[in-house]
Amino acid sequence: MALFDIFKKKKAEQQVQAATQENTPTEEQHSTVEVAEPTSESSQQEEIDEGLKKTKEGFFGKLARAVAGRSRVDESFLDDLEEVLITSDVGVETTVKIIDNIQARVARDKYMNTAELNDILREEISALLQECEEKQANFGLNITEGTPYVVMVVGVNGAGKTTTIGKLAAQLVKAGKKVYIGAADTFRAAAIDQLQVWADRAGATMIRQNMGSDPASVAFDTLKSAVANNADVVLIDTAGRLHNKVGLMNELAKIRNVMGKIIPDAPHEVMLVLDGSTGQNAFEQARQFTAATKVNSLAITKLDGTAKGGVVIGISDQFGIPVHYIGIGEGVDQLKIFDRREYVNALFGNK
Ligand SMILES: Nc1nc2c(ncn2[C@@H]2O[C@H](COP(=O)(O)OP(=O)(O)OP(=O)(O)O)[C@@H](O)[C@H]2O)c(=O)[nH]1
Ligand SMILES: [Mg+2]
Repeated sequence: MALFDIFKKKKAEQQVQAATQENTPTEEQHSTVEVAEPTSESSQQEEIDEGLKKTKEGFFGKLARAVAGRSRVDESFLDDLEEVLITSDVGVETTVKIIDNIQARVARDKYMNTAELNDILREEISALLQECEEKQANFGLNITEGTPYVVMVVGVNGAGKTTTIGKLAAQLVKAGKKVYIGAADTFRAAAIDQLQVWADRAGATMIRQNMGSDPASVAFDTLKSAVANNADVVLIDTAGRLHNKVGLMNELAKIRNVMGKIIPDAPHEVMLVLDGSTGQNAFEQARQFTAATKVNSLAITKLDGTAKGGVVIGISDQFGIPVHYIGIGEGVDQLKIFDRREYVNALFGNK
């Protein structure tokens, strides 16, 4: 690893640490928690473009250097393309898949010029992205009348769970839904207070107990209360778990089981929140969490300010789990329903 890379890695680690320590939003941060006006399709694309700007620049900067001075796609070019994809955090398995597919096309069509490559890459990447089918209605949640739709949110420290819940709650309340939030991260008092701020701003009801109480008991209370009050959605926050701690993972199972006692098919969604700016680390977290609990949706945060947005492609493909939301900033309206058309548009330009 080059010295520069080591420096970069260290800096990224420090940033993650700082983000984890600053979990209580300051007054200034609170003022950004406001409900945004609905965005039109074009401004939505502009926001996604802006959020993924660094990823696009990183990816195409490397691609341009690989293409420079070449006119056709041949074996040596494919080697370079492979490197571009891997260093753009697409992940090895997915990169190999993309390269194999392009290789097969080159073999079939005999001659492929580099100018055609953009369109081909765009098609290949689009085909690998999984997305949730539910779209704009109810901010992307498959809510049915009569039973609260329960989302349990999991992920390591600092990934963006609480923030994502806050943003989701605000959007859902804006869509006219009654939202209950369960503060099942009982490890730190600050975590409960941070969530309370988001819940209050969003206009959601939060169910809490004291710090140190049993997270499963908080989840139980939240569902009971949500059912009694005809809530539409329940969002359960959980503590950031180190993915190598078996005990903590078992606790997730306990929270799940207890919820099933009140609403038999709850949780309807187990959403794994991954910090996109951690690149390969996010793959490792996805591996650990999917092995420990049944994850059926992903939220990938902090794609703004990172060139590592290629993780969306690899994680979505490798784990076969749809990306439900992406986070492109700290503001309440900067959580977006993932749309693969918008994502590839942001990388390759509108089509
Ligand atoms: N730039 C940016 N920052 C984000 C995004 N999502 C979350 N953050 C920030 O990331 C930091 C950590 O977010 P939290 O929501 O507290 O993370 P958490 O997973 O709940 O962390 P623990 O409670 O420690 O497990 C906060 O400073 C957030 O403002 C995003 O999409 N973009
Ligand atoms: Mg939290």
